[in-house]
Amino acid sequence: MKHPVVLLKQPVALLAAALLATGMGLTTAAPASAADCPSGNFCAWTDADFGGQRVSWSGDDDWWDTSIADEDSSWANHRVPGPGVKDHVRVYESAIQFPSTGGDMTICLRPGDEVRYNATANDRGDAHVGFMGCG
Ligand SMILES: [Ca+2]
Ligand SMILES: [Ca+2]
Repeated sequence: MKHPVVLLKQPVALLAAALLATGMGLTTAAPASAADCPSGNFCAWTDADFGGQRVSWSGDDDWWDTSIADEDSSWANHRVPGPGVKDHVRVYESAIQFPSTGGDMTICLRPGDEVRYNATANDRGDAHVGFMGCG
């Protein structure tokens, strides 16, 4: 009874080791991030999965261009984090032009966040502003 169990255990252990090695290899080979957005920038795309037209900003924008306004379907925050840096990005449903303060926040991205799609925020953005946090 003991012998067959030992024979079964060994291939399973080898398979697990092989899968682990494969997984580690894939992790090493994969790019650091999926979304093509310049370092220091916040980017939005007109399609999900970082597709369609991309718009990138190095700073805030209180009134998005018509090419991306109400067309945003995926987002990436590649702002460089640091103490005292407004590295979180909040997207608003309306342009921030007096008397509008932007209305509802549709989505907030922490530094490094890459969002392939979000039903609540989809095709609603008109402005974005950097903050110290998402709260
Ligand atoms: Ca869209
Ligand atoms: Ca809107």
